Amino acid sequence: MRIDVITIFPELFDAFVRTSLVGRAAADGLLEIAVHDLRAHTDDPHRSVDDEPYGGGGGMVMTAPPWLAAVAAVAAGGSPWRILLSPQGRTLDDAKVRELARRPHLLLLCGRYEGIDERVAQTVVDEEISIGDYVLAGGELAAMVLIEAVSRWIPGVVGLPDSVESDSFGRGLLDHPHYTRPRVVAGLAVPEVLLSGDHRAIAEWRRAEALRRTRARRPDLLAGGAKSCKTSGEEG
Ligand code: 4HQ
Repeated sequence: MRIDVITIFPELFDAFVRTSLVGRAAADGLLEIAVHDLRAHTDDPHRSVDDEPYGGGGGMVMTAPPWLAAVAAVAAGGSPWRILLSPQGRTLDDAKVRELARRPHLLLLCGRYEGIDERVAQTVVDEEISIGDYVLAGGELAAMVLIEAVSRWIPGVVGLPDSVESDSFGRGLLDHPHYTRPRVVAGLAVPEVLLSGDHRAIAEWRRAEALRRTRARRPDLLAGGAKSCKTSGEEG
């Protein structure tokens, strides 16, 4: 998979693309990430990328020409799925993440200020995506969230295929609790069943805990009809 990013702050991605899961995926040749500076596609001496909004009001708006030039240059020779990170987009969820992970090439547009001239979205964007109902200063962190979530679904990136599927949302449920050494922390012991060596009992306990926590914390996930949640009379 290849992911291109266009931003006025390419340096924000430096540590991110070299570290942890994403860095390893890149090192292993499973994911190629290229970050491009929007200002390379300006033609004035000040390399300006913003201007005052038509209609007045506060703040500045990113102008269309650098974006059109940058998208054309980055997309040249390929046909990336072009995504604008924006609060006006559809909210990212597990289904969307999996869908995006099946695409061979993404191009992420990260805006700043009040946003980008609407004609960019109208002409060179395939889809607008939001990572949640709150306002960031720019699309860069949203792009990193999307990249990290998508990367986990690229075959070979997460060591055990099972752990991708069984993580939160893999089964349409929240995750069960996890424990490691020491056996007692702040007076709290690890649940006995996890020390029993009875793998069937452990699997049942984990599923019951996942279901119980989902009912308590995110009943909206169950209302939608979770994949392994067809039993209705069960409670932890
Ligand atoms: N942004 N999900 C871009 C966001 C955002 C979000 C704020 C992105 C402002 C210009 N992006 N601009 N939420 O809040 O993706």
